[in-house]
Amino acid sequence: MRRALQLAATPGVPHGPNPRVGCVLLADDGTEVAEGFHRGAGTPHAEAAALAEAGESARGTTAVVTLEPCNHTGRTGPCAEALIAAGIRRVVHAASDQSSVATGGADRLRAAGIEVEGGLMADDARALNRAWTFAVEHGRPYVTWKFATTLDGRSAAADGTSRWVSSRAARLDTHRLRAECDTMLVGANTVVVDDPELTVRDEVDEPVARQPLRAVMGLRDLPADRRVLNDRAETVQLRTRDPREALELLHQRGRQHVFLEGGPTLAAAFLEAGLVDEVVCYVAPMLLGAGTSAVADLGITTIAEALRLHVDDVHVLQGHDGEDTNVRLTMRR
Ligand code: AOF
Ligand code: ZN
Repeated sequence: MRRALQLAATPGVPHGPNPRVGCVLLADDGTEVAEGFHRGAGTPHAEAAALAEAGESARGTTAVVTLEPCNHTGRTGPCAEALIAAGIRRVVHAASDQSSVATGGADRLRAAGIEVEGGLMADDARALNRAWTFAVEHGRPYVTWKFATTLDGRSAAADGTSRWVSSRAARLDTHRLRAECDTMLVGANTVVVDDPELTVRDEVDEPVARQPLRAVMGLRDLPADRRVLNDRAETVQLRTRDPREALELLHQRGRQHVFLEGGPTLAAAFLEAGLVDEVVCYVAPMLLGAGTSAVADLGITTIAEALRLHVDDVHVLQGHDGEDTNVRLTMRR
């Protein structure tokens, strides 16, 4: 399963709309007969890739898969059927597939007399496809709120200037994270005032396979000269100020991972609605003492009501050539 997870996480495999999946076929003595992984929507599933590599030698083997084999004919045929037809003896999978289209693979396999065992290293498999799993289970996209702040929690100085709080290394790192999401979300005010482009740019070493959708929420009309309206990526306007409604509209478009980069007001609205699942914060070694708070009033007046997060990761972005060193904190609810 460790090998199958490694295969699933092969660099270059796109994040979404499909989960990343790996598969290894094992002979009775534990030796590997074949392996495969899913390379993104429209390509063969991991099991199909492994079966193709194995050919006739698939018969009697154990299939180790990071996700419960699917039971549907989508862009490709059902993996459960393919495993049965290939004469697989036993299937061991990690996470189960709760998606309405594909679910039921384990039952289908058992009905055909194949021994099925699920749950092995399931936490790792779920973490690998965190946004996909979340979207399937909660019926809305996973939301990562990203912001940059000074040491005293300011995102802009008193006169409104905010360039450059975070270092070049931190900005580059942000582009890498943007590339892992399928949707960038900001408020219409941010578009009017800051005019961001909201694309993944050249700072990222590898060519960008697919630009995230740019979503702008709010009732305000956007001036035609704004950068989000250029043709470097697709843009949609969500005519609502309600975070829940905005996520519902994005869910209807099959979006699974929203990267929230709006200002303090939009961040507060999502936090108050309980709709921030992950927080990525870049801290710069800088003090302002006054200015815009990174997040607007949450209506909290006493410490017992503080919105508490768990720190998942701390990463130091070392400064070079006179640039600041920044710290990236990744936190979850
Ligand atoms: C598997 N093995 O390698 C993957 C699975 O319509 P499709 O072909 O794009 O199928 C997408 C769905 O199939 C996806 O939402 C998920 O439920 C499942 N993905 N299943 O058995 C795989 N990638
Ligand atoms: Zn499949």
